[in-house]
Amino acid sequence: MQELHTGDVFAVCSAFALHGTPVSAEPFGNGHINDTFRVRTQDADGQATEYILQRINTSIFRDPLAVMRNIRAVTEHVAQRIRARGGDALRQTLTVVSARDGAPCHFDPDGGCWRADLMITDSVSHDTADSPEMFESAARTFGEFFMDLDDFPADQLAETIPLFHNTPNRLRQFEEAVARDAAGRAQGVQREIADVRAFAGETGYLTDRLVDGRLPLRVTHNDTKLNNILFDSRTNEGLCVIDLDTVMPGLTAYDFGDAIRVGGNTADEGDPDISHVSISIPNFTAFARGFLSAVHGVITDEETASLVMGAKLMTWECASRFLADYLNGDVYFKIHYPTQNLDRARNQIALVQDIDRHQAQLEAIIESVLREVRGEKD
Ligand code: ADP
Ligand code: GN1
Ligand code: MG
Repeated sequence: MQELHTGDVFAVCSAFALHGTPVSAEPFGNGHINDTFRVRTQDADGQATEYILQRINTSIFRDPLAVMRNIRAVTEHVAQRIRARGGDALRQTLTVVSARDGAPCHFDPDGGCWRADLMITDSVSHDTADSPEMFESAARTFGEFFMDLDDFPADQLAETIPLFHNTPNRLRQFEEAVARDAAGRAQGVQREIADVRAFAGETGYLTDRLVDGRLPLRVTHNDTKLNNILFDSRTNEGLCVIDLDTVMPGLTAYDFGDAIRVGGNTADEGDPDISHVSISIPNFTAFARGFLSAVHGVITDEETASLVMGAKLMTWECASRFLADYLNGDVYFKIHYPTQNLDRARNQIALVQDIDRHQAQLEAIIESVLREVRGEKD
């Protein structure tokens, strides 16, 4: 993908029904996938409006129109639910701004696919959880989003990335990357390869239970890392779930697990010093409390029992994906320095190992929090 300049972004803006004329455009946020810009416009009266413009990564999302159809359907559904409980749908969910021709996205002359959303102002995203209270608030927001989609017809959603959280398939892709060794890096990371392989025997835990019907397929977000939620900068409470590219049928354990993978880590996912990495018991407990208080009325006992394995497998999955991408020559995740994917993989390996060490304790916490949110606590 070619590098983008302000002028290119301004040119793209003209394809959308924005209010006013663009006056500034700057790269925004810390996403690993899309190219994100904050655009400010001004109308004839000098009134400013802010938008988020994103070039969708079409080498990852092969069918961007299907992604946008999913997002439109999901945001309209969630907005209805928010309005029904008296909330502010313009702040609590994304609002897609159509292209002038009415399409949900715009193709530039180079084939790039762009979308525009209203910028949710007075909000902030965080890469790490500063406190258990903040992470509990994030959990309630993710839990509410999950509940808002509880009655969404899953068969209306396209699978935007096939087999996204299928961990046996992730293991196969990892082994292919090792065997191909496209960037000639495998020799230098034998230790990490062995660390990823150490969990191979557990990768079927969730998919086996999905196949035999013990775990139900639901509509899930599938990318619940902390910076995919906006917090209200005035109240510091969780406000809006964003980055809806991967909303599709999935398992509750994926959303719980991926959130723990990030906000339950005592280090930033990108921290190269793995001595900082461990599972934070206070953050894990806080997330469990916030999430289960929102969803305990609908999820089954088998789902509750799968949450810790979700945290373990989502962390393992990212370890395998980061290491595979390093072996493939950094073709998937955005990097800012040459060994960044290796550092990310080492970080996630350290975390999955620590989750593994604490598995029984984490499972006991889930049991205890469940009793608490059901009002059964002594
Ligand atoms: P990626 O798929 O690359 O992670 P995201 O959709 O998560 O892209 O956007 C990247 C970042 O941009 C987010 O983490 C958030 O900080 C910011 N962001 C995205 N959409 C909005 C929005 N509508 N309002 C405010 N900030 C946003
Ligand atoms: C990507 O898009 P972003 O940065 O929120 C990735 C997730 C990974 C995550 C790791 C579509 O999330 O699956 O868990 O990076 N998104 C996609 O940080 O692959
Ligand atoms: Mg994101």
